[in-house]
Amino acid sequence: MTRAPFIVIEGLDRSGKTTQTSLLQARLEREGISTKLMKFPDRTTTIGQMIDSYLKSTSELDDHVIHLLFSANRWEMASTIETLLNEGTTIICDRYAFSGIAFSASKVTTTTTTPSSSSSTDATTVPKLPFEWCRAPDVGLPAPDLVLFLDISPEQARLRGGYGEERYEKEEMQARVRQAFKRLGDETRTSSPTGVAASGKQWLVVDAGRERDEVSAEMWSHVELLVKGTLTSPIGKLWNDKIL
Ligand code: DGP
Repeated sequence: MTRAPFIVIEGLDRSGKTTQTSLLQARLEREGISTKLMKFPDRTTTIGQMIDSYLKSTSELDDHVIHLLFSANRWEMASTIETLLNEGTTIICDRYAFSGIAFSASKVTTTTTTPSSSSSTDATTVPKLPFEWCRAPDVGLPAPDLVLFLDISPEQARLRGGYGEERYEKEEMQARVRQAFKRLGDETRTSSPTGVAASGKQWLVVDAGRERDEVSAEMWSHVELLVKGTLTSPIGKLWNDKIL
């Protein structure tokens, strides 16, 4: 039995992810490939509306609670993802569980101390949520066959459009998020030195600091291989190897 591939696009805020995801969808449609574009958070559901108001700072939620809501928002779509893939519809997904870990694990508490011998202050940051705690609720979600990570420095990202509209759009936060994404990418490559794991899972870094068309051409070169090939492996389960 064959099925369609599940392709996730990840990146920092302002990496051009949403534009590139739409360009990719348009290209797939021009090639006659049945495609569904998904986006997380999906702000249209009841859970998604709670996330939306949190991101716009019109509501406050405990860090654990919002993390679990983001995850629940993905689980709401898990069976639809599986059905579509098995029916032969390629899924292009703007953000997924990798954002879930990268953003939540990058929240920190900052404490400042002034050493008695000095007039300057020292700042110490401590993560609010452990990395593995952040991973746990997303274990078992449908695993993507390919993750394209659009990489851009937080400085370049800020120059593009300016941060400030939503909760996480601050340069120090984005720098930590980038490190967390790097850790997730390295982990995927370590579990499979060729970058391709048993489930077909693959993480590729795309330099998103270049011109729009250069980025989309590179993305297409990776996606084309997958969509024009034949996938016979069953849909993987994300991070099932992490369950003790
Ligand atoms: P976007 O709609 O792609 O601009 O994403 C909204 C913001 O939410 C963005 O700053 C990234 C962040 N985000 C996306 N998914 C998650 C998640 O699962 N957990 C957390 N904490 N943040 C997320």
